[in-house]
Amino acid sequence: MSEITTLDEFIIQRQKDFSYATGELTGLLRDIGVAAKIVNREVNKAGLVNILGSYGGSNESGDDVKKLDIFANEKFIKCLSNSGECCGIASEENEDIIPVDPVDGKESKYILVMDPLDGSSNIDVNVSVGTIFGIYRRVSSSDQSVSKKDFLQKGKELVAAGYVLYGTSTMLVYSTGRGVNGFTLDPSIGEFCLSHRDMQIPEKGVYYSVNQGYYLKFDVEMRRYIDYCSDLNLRLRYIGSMVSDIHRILFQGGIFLYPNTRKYPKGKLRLLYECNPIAFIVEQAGGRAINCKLEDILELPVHELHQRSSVVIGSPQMVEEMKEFIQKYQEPSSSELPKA
Ligand code: AHM
Ligand code: MG
Repeated sequence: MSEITTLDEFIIQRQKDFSYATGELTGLLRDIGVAAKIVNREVNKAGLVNILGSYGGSNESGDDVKKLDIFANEKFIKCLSNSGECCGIASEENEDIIPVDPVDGKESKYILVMDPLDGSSNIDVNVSVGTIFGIYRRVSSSDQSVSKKDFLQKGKELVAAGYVLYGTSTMLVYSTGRGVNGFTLDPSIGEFCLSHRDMQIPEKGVYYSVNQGYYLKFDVEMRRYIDYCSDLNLRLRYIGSMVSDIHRILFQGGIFLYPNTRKYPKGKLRLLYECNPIAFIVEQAGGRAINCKLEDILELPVHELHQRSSVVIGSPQMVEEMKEFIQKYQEPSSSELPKA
């Protein structure tokens, strides 16, 4: 029988690789695993929505049934606050940061950013959704309470990042900056088990993933690039849940785009909760992540908690090719045009 490595065992093994590690990051990652299992249980019940009472409404006993994204947010915050393994949380669901009090006098040096349930349009129709998280070291001194400044860090400062995909099976994929590993939840033992060691994104792939319904709302060079993907006979796949679309690309190669549109001139996705953690993982797996101005996502300054960004993520050759394509077709800005 092959030996199974659970997420907890793996995290503890990895802690030994860092001689200076104090176990805090280990504890935090384990808490995320626990919260993910609780959320997974609820996501799996989503199909019973008409029996149990619709989300956002009440069930037969008259109890409120929380919307799944609110439920996920509360569970993650509760699990992480109870243990005190982080000193603050910023969530896509909360306008402001949530300071976490020390537990048993233990002062944590980590803060967590998260999108507790991403892919909200998929939630009520039983299509896969995900959780995205990132972990940073706080920058303020530990004798003060955490502040926004602790969260407004560039993606390149991430200590760890990961996602949970609630799909046909549930997977947790994470990186602490030394490669990417994937764990599949075995429901019979209730444990995430190592299933994908040292994940590497293919150099290129046959998939492109973009909401092509917004085609006419994209900048002209982006439209040309999408035409080019189509001319190459690349296969369009778009689930509308970033975690799911990225997961396919990590395994099979491809490119994911969420450009700026007329409705979202800066892009729709959130830099802190979505773009940075996903960019960190994809780059750790050998991929690339840039915005539509061709800047590296992980280098972008973060000015606001809910800052948005355009994003292009995926196989390294495809992102590079997209970059060259855009550079070739981009219309020069008025300041770059030769003077008449
Ligand atoms: P959400 O955080 O409200 O769920 O929005 C993020 C999601 C991503 O998972 C997905 O890639 C994108 O929004 C889909 O948006 P659209 O429906 O505009 O294509
Ligand atoms: Mg989201």
